[in-house]
Amino acid sequence: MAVTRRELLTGGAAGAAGLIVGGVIGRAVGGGDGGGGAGLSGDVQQVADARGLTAEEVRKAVKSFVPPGKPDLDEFLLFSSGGHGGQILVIGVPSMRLYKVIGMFTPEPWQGFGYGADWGEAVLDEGTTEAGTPYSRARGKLTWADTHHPALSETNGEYDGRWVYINDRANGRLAMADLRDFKVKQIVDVPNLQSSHGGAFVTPNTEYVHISSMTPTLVKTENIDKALDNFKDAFRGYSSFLAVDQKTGRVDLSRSFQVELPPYTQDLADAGKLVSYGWAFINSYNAEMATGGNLEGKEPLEVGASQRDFDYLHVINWKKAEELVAAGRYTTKNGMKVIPLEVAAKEGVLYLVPEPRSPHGVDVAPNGEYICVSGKLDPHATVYSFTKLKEAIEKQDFEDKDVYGVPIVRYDAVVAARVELGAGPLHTQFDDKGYAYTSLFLESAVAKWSLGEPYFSGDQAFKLVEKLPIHYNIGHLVVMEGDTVKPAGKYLVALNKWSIDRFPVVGTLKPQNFQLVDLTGEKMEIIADMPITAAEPHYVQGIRIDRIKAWEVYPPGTNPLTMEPDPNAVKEGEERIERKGNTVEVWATVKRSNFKPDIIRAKKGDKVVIHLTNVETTPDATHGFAIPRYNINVSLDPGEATTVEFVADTQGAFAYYCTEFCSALHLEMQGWLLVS
Ligand code: CUK
Ligand code: CUA
Repeated sequence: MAVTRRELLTGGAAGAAGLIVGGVIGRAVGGGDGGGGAGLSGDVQQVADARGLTAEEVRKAVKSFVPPGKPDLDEFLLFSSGGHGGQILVIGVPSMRLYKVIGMFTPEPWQGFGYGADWGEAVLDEGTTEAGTPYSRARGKLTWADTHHPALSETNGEYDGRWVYINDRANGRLAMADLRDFKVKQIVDVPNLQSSHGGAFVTPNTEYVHISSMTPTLVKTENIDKALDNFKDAFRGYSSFLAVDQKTGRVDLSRSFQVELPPYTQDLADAGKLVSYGWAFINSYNAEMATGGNLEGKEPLEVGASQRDFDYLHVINWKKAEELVAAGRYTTKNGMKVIPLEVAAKEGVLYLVPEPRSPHGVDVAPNGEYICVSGKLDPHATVYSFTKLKEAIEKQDFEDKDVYGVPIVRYDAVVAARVELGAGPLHTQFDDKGYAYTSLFLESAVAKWSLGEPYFSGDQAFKLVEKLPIHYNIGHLVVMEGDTVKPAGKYLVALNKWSIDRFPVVGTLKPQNFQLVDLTGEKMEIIADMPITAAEPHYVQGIRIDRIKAWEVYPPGTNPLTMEPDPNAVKEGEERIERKGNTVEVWATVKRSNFKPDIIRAKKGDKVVIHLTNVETTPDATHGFAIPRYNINVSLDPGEATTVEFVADTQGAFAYYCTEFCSALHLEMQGWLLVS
């Protein structure tokens, strides 16, 4: 935001922001604008004094301030995991204002997701496999998830603003939202995964969205009581490459495949890009294959899993895996093509590289050359060179094989650097200038450090350059477009697990804290806090706002599930009710300020099918359709068509109504369902 001196003095285009800068800062540094500016800055000074704000605080506030009516001052959108709330949160940067909560796995009443509309019911049904498989719903429909890692779709390694994916850490699932309407379209219950962590990430052209198991999956179902004693054989991990339909963004399981993995606990994952295109990387911990058993005379899991000095970075050649699948070198497991572990180990699909002590994050630098790993128990970031890795693989420079016969690449042959950062390094992001930023969980800090060639060379490479204390206990962090081939830099957001003293006390469950960090100055600087109250967010991606081409209204009669014209959409004048046997079928229009028809008659036990079309074309003209006591609550955005289906099993007169205050006669926007 450029503010000229003239604007400051005249109170012109820059408005309040400019005045604050001119006033408070001017005075604080002892200069001041003099003349016309002095009077104006006096006002601002008074406000600041009255509120007990220092000049420094006001200067920072102005950096993220987005005044009323100037939404364009937000340059980026964050797509944040909503943690165990099962959603995605959409937040503006730098304003740090929450713009949307996208219900992904969890029903969302305002958006009418999961309360009777066919779109939401279809998505939730697809995400809950039938009982009877080892990965089925245990207790009815799954209506929550623990979302960790959002992945925006990419073209040539840059975000393209088409779709966003996110994993369900708890239940091994993946959901996709279309960024035309910001609504979930698909939940995939990924075969052979019970839980998931490695992903979601997309390959550079969104050929695949990747998700891997976290806790390995039980694969031998006989003698389950003894399964943990036989962990090595009874469990397996899976790296899933879910093929994306380029038209709809949906996962096509028939073109997808998995690579079977040893039952180490696979953790974070990332895709290779540019030089490392065609490869993928997954961290692991618990190469010890500890199972816990602290009441059965065994070590607790956290002790058993921290014995060895090294765990394994999994290196997967997914281009090679594609070839093997095409050649039929797979078995089919629960409907999924799986490259068996022995085949993956023998045919050059899977390699292991030692990585120090229980690592957590793995992040590939923008040029695809550096693979940065950091371990909770090791104060260093370990940087692997992809070029060296490829050479070592070609020369078969292996130090060993693991117990499953997977080649272990010689550690010293592939490490480019070990950079000492501080206590508890977790995740790394990158900017546009060759710097990496790593979160230090134990130290509550962000460490900024330099990458090697071609960004920095000699003693300037792989060097810690700055540390910024944050508040408190940082997990992930995000730099704008910081995991693409062309990071935008500019801002970093720290995703902090604890807020301690940063916010008013609102009970025993405290908000978590997103802190906005300005990267444009000499030093990193925290300029805003944002309380996060939906659940514990994990990863976030930040995309340039102009990459997103969202719709404001649907083309008339669009079904949000298909994004195509709904065959049962109606125009005004086509409203009708038909009865066939025990089915009452209704084609209704919805607009300011009525439902047509506004009386629906049914007999107890009838099946009632209501096709609703919002015939409005005005942005914002959303209507609701709720039937009390029937647990039906639909939201219809302008142009939207959807269907509600239920059995009229309770008799009475039910006043259905519009749940959105849509017009002066909104309160009159109601009708009767008579069940006799
Ligand atoms: S994990 Cu949460 S702080 Cu699931 Cu990405 Cu590291
Ligand atoms: Cu439509 Cu209120």
